[in-house]
Amino acid sequence: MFQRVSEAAISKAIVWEFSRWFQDYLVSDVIVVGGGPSGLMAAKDLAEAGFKTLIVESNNYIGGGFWIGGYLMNTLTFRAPGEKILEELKIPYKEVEEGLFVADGPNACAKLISATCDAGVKILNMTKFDDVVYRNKRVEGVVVNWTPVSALPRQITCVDPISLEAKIVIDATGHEASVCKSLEKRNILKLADFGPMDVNTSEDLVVEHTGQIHPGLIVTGMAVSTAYGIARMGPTFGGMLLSGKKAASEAMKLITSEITKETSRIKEEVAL
Ligand code: 48F
Repeated sequence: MFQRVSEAAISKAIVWEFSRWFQDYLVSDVIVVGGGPSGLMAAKDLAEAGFKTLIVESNNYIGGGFWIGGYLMNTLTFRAPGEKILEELKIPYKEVEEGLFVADGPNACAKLISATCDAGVKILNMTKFDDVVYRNKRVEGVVVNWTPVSALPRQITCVDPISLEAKIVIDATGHEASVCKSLEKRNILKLADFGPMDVNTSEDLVVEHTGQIHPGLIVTGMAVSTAYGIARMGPTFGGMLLSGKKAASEAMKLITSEITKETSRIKEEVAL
């Protein structure tokens, strides 16, 4: 029934294709650290706009907290205007009271992942962010290693990480805010910590504060609440999707303004 191929041909196909695209993405326009709802949304919008975008995700599975609502129940909630993004992603939803919507976690998460991949985002799963590449007082990339390396005792895993470069890095690591914390431990950034639950203030503030927190670094999703001391919001996800969208548009503005500056610099040089 199936085409006959050798075992070695299968191994060669994996090594060939992975090395081909991985080499291409050693330098990207944007690296998104964390493949939860905010990171996926940001990456999808960036790739759709033509930006070369890579997601680095420490788990084998992508989606972060978007598979499950609260208390291991896989119904997600969204407050208006979050349902507009559900429509954009073709995720079915129901209104349970005015402005409060529910959707099925596995369906919503699978559709967001699928839209992200279709947009052209590349994903490095089982890859853990370890540190930033920091030059000229700005974040210019990430240092990563295979997730299993950090899970094993140090004496049997003395494996150096590798670096990936990008014009912009987005911290979408959720409450961990891992990328921001790598700057905090060098006293480059001062973070707050997220506050107790209050959905009505938290969701708006997370979107409001989404943006560049340090040159080259944008923060999105629940990492924003850790960075700025905003209340936690629990299992409601419209803010995550809107924050991801804002992170993408901020990254586009920053990259475009750098290109404009560089073009005028070259024009001035040529004119001299
Ligand atoms: O936690 P997560 O879903 O973050 P988010 O996009 O959304 C938060 C909501 O799920 C929910 C909430 C509000 O509705 O309270 O919690 O802000 O996804 C974060 C992703 O980052 C990955 C982690 O495995 C998850 O998939 N991650 C965390 N640390 C690292 C990482 C790291 N050091 N390297 C790579 N990935």
